[in-house]
Amino acid sequence: MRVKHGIGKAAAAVVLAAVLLTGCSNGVNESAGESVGSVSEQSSNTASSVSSVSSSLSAISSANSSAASSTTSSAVSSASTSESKSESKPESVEESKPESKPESVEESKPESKPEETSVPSQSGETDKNTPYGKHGALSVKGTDLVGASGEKVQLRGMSTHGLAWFPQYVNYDTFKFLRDDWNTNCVRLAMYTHENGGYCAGGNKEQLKTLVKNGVDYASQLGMYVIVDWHVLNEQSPLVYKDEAKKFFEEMSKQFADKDNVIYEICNEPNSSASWQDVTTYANEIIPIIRANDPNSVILVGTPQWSQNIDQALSAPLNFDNIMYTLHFYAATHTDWLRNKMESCINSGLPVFVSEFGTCDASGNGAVDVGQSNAWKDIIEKHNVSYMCWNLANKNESSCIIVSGCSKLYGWSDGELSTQGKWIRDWFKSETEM
Ligand code: IDC
Repeated sequence: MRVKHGIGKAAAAVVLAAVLLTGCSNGVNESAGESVGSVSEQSSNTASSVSSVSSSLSAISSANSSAASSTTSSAVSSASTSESKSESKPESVEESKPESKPESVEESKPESKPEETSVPSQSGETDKNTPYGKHGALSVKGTDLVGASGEKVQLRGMSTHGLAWFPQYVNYDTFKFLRDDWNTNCVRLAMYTHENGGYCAGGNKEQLKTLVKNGVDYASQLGMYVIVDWHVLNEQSPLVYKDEAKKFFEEMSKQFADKDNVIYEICNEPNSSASWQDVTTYANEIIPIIRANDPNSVILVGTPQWSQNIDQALSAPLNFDNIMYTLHFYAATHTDWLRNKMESCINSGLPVFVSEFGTCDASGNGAVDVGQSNAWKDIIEKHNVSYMCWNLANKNESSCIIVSGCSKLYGWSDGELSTQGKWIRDWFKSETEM
């Protein structure tokens, strides 16, 4: 097992963020452009993209300020009383949507005061009392994730919303709270590719990569696992931005080559006409690039039909080790039939990872279905499946764990959590294993 301290890189990221901030952002209270409706509307809205960049830059600074403040505020309990350094007031533009076709996008409006920062001097990578300290480098054995000593491991935690829109949650204190108070051991960094402000759709690539690197650094300092998610969604096929993906994963896997807590998710949700053959073509190009730099990393691969058709992966698995295939569910939409598919695929030997799920319907909104969510919980526990909940943000939609009026980055009270937020927190806290 290779162990490395992430402090140097984190400090560099802070400096980079500060340089970007002073160089590109014109003020601390600059607000983002108005949120607008559909992706197509947004794609021609230049003002919106520009504002998104500067608001996100402010938030990087905020995140780093927050990390610095944690060196002086020792305990999680103090987190709940600390002042949140950014405010986001995303406006809901969602309309009720059919089935699994999330379409509209949001921007957040963080306001922050840039401050001189430094990063905490801890290393969760070597501390035996952190998840990574306990389990080390993970690998896939049969249908399970296992730790360095061969013990079964189940990852659990929160997925961010789109990094471009809610960057303020890429924050050391947020991750620390999720680790210590919510009992999670993993964070997923969701970087949209096609939606406005996404990596291949007008987003500031350098800034987005800085957010990914900061997120990996914070998770590493805390000894948490972290998933770098190339969030394929409305482009439908991962082949659309394959060349961008190759460059991105080449750079990221080089950057994180000595960080064994990093997991790569190479395509969130192939959908519509994207076939398993398309995913296979894509994976066969991307995985060797990652493996050349980071030979033993665990890699998650999305499956067709918004990561529901894991049976197609079972019929024609990829020819690599340490691969898991993702299944995503939204409990109010995806019920017995998808649970049955998951169970039969696992029973047939397919390693499955639930890298995204919600308790509501597939639009990310609508009523929480507690009965269906509990049925999912039971089957996930039965098969030691890892599970990451969508999403860590305060937009006005049911899948956000924080209520829309709350801008706190951590230390949320019951009243500041959505129905899903309370439900998932209680599930995480019920787990006994690190
Ligand atoms: C949704 C967000 C929503 C955003 C939309 C963008 O919750 O705020 O406007 O994306 O298209 C997925 C996707 C995930 C979706 C989520 C809910 O992976 O990006 O997020 N969902 O629709 N698959 C099924 C559901």
